[in-house]
Amino acid sequence: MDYDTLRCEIDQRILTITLNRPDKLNALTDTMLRELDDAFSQAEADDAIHVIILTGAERGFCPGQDLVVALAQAASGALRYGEHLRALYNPLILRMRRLPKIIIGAINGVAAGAGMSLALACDLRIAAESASFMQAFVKVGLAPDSGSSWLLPRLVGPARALELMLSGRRVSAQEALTLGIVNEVTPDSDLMRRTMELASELANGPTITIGYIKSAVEFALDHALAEALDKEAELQDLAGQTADHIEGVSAFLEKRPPQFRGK
Ligand code: LHQ
Repeated sequence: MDYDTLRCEIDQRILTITLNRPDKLNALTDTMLRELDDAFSQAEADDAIHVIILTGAERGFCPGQDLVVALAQAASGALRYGEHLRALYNPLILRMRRLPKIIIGAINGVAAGAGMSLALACDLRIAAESASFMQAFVKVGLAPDSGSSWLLPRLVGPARALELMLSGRRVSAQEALTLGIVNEVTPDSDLMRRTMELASELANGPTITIGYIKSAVEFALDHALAEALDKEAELQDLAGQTADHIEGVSAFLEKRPPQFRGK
């Protein structure tokens, strides 16, 4: 995985993708969006990758679409925002939500606009103490896009989501924890150690079933109880046929820690 705007490293079945345009706080360009989609697609296909971490280089996580590039493209008539979203952002967000592996956002700095959407599209978020979140769209006269209008209300409820979207104000990591936007907050210097620790626990878990857990929650969020019960039965059928299920039960009966293999 060799990219212009991303750094990718694989260590012990964990892929770390680092958004890498630090001079612009890692603002999103067409190239970066295509490369991100490609990196997630390769991670999905590669059985040796169990967990993915998404983070930003240096002091920013991601401040959203590169506004300089977008304005120049729009002024020259080369860019209609709707087309741009449909072509590049929407497939990426759907890929992240459908990917049967856990994506942990290691939020190292400011996540604004579509950069906040990217953070919200991760399954779990650990934020550094100095990180922050902004629904910045309104500040530049735009409405939330790239999944924010769907993802944020589900995390914080519609009234709080609207308040954040209407004000565009900057939310600290501590407030994000209280609101339920992030799972935990760490000292800045401990962010990657703690994220790797969590990723490692997940990478050594029953990873096929972990994919089913992700998809069960995703499914339940926009289906009725009867349909969610049916989905649970379908997924449990599949989980029940994994070698990791047999190993988990054997380990329990033999009073030893399980050795899951992701099979
Ligand atoms: C940036 C950006 C940026 C370019 C910082 N672009 N350079 C829209 C259109 C089309 C379709 C798709 O979807 C979207 C949705 C969007 O994502 S719209 C973008 C929404 N985001 C924003 O409006 C955030 C704009 N950025 C900011 O408000 C600030 O930069 C924040 C609050 C994020 C950080 O502030 P500071 O820590 O004070 O850093 P800074 O402003 O000094 O930024 C550092 C550099 O990064 C600076 O460049 P320079 O060359 O002057 O050093 C900024 O211009 C650049 N930068 N965000 N989105």
